[in-house]
Amino acid sequence: MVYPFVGIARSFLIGGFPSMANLILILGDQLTRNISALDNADKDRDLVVMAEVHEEASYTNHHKKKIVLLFSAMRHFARQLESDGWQVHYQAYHPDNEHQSLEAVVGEQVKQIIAKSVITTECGEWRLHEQISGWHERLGVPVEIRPDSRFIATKQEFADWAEGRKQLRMEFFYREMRRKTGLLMTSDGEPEGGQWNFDADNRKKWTGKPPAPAPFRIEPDAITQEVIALVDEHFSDHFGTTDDFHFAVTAEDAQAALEHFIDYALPCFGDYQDAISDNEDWLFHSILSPYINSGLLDPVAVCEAAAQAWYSGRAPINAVEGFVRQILGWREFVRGIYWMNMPGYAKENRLGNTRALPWFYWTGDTKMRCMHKAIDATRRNAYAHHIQRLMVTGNFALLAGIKPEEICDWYLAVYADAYDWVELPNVLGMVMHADGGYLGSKPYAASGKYIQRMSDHCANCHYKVNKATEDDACPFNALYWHFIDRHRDDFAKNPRMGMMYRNWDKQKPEKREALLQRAEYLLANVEQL
Ligand code: FAD
Ligand code: DLZ
Repeated sequence: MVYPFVGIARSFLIGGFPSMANLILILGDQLTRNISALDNADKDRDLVVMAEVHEEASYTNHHKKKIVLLFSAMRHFARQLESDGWQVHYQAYHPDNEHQSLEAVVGEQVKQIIAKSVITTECGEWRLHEQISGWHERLGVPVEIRPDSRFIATKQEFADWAEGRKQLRMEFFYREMRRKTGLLMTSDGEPEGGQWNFDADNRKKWTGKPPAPAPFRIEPDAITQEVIALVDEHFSDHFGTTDDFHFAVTAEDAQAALEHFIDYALPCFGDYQDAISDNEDWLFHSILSPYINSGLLDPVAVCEAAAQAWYSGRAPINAVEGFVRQILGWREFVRGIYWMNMPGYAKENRLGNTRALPWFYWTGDTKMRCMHKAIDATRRNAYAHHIQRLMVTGNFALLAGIKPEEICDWYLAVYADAYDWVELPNVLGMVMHADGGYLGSKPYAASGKYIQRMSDHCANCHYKVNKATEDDACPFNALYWHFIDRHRDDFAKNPRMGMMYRNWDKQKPEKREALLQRAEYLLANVEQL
């Protein structure tokens, strides 16, 4: 089935003979007119191909809202290209379509137009990259894969920076990115505000004031409604819900979402960046990652807008620097790590974890209030903020010793912003420490005390955060000490973990034994928590 607005290319038959056109493939997360695949293209001759295909929509159990977002944004983008004069072949999803992989769709179109070459921008996943790298041979046509200029550092720049360093630390790479872009830099080449990093100011608990802004909403238009119906019909077994879909699906609306963030949330972004709330899903986060990752927003333009808010006195430096660091620093850093280390990185399991992912990650059905709230928000919104991902669902998986591949697949499936290049290093490296500390210098393991300090979940929880060994004690407490104890060989010599081991060793042997026993019980009964 071909989507109604698909244009049949005008200029392939000149004087009855096919002309030699390029086929330009644009992927679902490359939705910008500035994508390098379009550079120097000829609107009259070249054919842009975009396709909704089963293979991409089902390599993981993508959240229904993620599929709606991508399919609808792809359809809107294809329309814009057409109205700009591009010739577009667009395949809309249908389970009976003959071609259900990008390779099959591209192969068919290569034949149809007798393409001179296929041009595309490098994709964000090793899996697809491997496939596309083989098209030249399998489809019998030259394939040009162009760098993705949406990132600030090229893969090679990152590799050059990393070369010869024993440990890679985001902070130093981030400073390079600040220098390279000039973002938040004075004319003398110094960091604005006199410091590179204002993180120490960004650890406040949120107690309801100031109130968190309402999230930006776009009501679904006819195209989005059609896609919602399609996803409900054909992806009903996928995780999550399409109910209350309110993401932007065009660059214009994503820009409005950015402006909403700058006006209403950015001023408090820094202060409450690490906070977790029992009744607020979004707090002061930007909710821009789905748009930045799919091409609807440009990361540098997003940082510039935030920097401008500081220069014009609309947001404090700790908020703006903290926000810019996430994009210039973490986002670029994890991408560099991914491409330098794939495909081996995905197989790392340095802590030797063997436990299966508990089923409650899919249902939210657990008495642990923080876990229930994070998973339930994830199910409803295809979103949870960073600290929920890192210190709640991630921390539990780390403490419980979940197999990295299972927890990575969960994160890849459940978030609207999830793509392998960004999900994998965050989960396997940052959360699971499965890469042996390559990405982060110490595991983000924490007991229930951390969750109590940063959230108001514990007061409403079935488990008691101030207890450790009793039947109703917070599971994070005993699991934390079990993690510390079972990984002594891995971490005792880590200077940032020494204090944990001294604290553990100081406890009475009976207390240690009781904690370990409680943890063993919890691990044996993990599905019942
Ligand atoms: P904000 O808190 O407003 O941050 C601003 C922006 O900074 C984000 O939009 C994002 O582009 C960037 N950013 C922040 N932290 C990171 C980071 N650690 N890595 C890369 N970019 C970052 N982010 C994804 O985009 N896709 C993922 O699949 C993803 N998986 C994650 C899994 C785990 C276990 C963890 C701990 C983090 C993950 N992140 C991922 C990073 C981060 O949690 C999300 O980018 C963020 O929650 C998105 O929400 P936001 O736009 O409101 O972010
Ligand atoms: C995630 C996704 C989904 C759900 N569907 C499609 C699709 O039908 N067509 C497409 O071109 N891309 C899709 N994507 C994104 C890709 O699977 C892949 O993750 C990215 O292109 C990697 O950069």
